[in-house]
Amino acid sequence: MELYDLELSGNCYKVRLLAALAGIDLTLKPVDFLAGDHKRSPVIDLNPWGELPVLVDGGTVLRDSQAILVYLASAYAGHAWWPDAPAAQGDVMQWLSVASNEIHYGPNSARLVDKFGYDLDKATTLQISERILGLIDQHLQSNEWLAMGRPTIAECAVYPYIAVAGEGGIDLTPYQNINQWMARIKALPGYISMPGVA
Ligand SMILES: N[C@@H](CCC(=O)N[C@@H](CS)C(=O)NCC(=O)O)C(=O)O
Repeated sequence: MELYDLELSGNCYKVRLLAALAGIDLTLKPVDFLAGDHKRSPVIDLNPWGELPVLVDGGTVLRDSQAILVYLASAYAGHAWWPDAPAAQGDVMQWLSVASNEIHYGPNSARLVDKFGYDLDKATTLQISERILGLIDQHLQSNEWLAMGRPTIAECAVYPYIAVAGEGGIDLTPYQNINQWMARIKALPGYISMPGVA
């Protein structure tokens, strides 16, 4: 199974993190992003969006980090990381949506501006970040984990761009519960980091 990968991408890190935590074997295929290889064959043939990550597992080809997390956890990790009960799936899914919405437009986009020079409205990214970090911190005040009372793919989806938020000029010091949650994630067996994680 191959992951078309970029080391500095939080979206790719979500997949690498689940694979490491759940003991799933992945062959990384590093893509030269600066050279634009994600817009050329073979990546563009696998994902017309021209985005990473892309997972290839035999005949299964998937784009989008959240979708890949669901697939990998379902196919290779039993129900530990992606539960099978409908209400539990809904619980986890709420957080996958947060990852592709508020976290994407907040901390991820703030980092795109500061680290990669993207032309986005930095003030808006910070406003979105403040709101979502506040909500997550509040949730974690009475919950050790985002969903199900245990680590799930919700952690793999939401943690990466919070962990590198400092690269977008976001100070996580005020978010005590988030800091404790990040420490719990770092202590999980098999945990791996990525460049920029505080
Ligand atoms: N929704 C996608 C977003 C993927 C994405 O935006 N990937 C970035 C790297 S982190 C990318 O490849 N961007 C290429 C581009 O925007 O041209 C996911 O969650 O995987």
